[in-house]
Amino acid sequence: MSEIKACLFDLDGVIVDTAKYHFKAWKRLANELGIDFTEKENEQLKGVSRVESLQLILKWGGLEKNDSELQNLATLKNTWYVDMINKMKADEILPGARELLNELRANGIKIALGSASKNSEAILFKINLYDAFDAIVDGTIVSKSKPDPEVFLKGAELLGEKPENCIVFEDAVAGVEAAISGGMRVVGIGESQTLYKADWVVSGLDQINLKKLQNQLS
Ligand code: B16
Ligand code: MG
Repeated sequence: MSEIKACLFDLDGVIVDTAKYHFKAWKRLANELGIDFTEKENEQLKGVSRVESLQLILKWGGLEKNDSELQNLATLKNTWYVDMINKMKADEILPGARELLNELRANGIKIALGSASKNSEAILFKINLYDAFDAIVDGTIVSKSKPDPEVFLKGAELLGEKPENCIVFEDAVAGVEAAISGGMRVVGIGESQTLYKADWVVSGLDQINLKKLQNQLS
């Protein structure tokens, strides 16, 4: 198989657990609208963009809103979410993430972020990981959501590498599918029953080092 020249990382659920803050903010919004919202529904929003997440919550609650109401509600949720991420500290980086990023860079492997979030840069600054990435592709510059491969293809392009030389790290089914349709190999972060389409599934980045990656995927 092809050499590993670049690694592309999803943010939420791979580098940092911001899902708990998304959950709190979406629950507050849903409950204010009279809609019940549990962790089970929150699972389905992982990797899904802000407005698409809101549209799903409204659909589950049987509510319809026009475009300007949708924008206002999405902005309100984001205000609450940003209040929480502003309090994040570097110790919220998920186990093994910093170590793997350091090892990849020390071995000349290029690194990009590939996230649906429009808050990714703020989060990376908060956890002191901004400088670990050679390129950042996120919800502020992509137009098509995962499972469309745009976010990862753009990352490969910015790093100047072919998709077949890139490895994607993803915790969401839609993200695994995006990597596959972009022609990349993918490591699923989470449960193998859910992420069975990935080439290799591990519980977290602390289970990975470059040698293991090369053994599993090269
Ligand atoms: P924002 P990822 C995704 O991040 C989250 O998993 C998803 O729950 C969220 O709705 C989306 O970012 C948009 O986030 O509201 O900050 O733009 O997993 O693609 O890194
Ligand atoms: Mg994710």
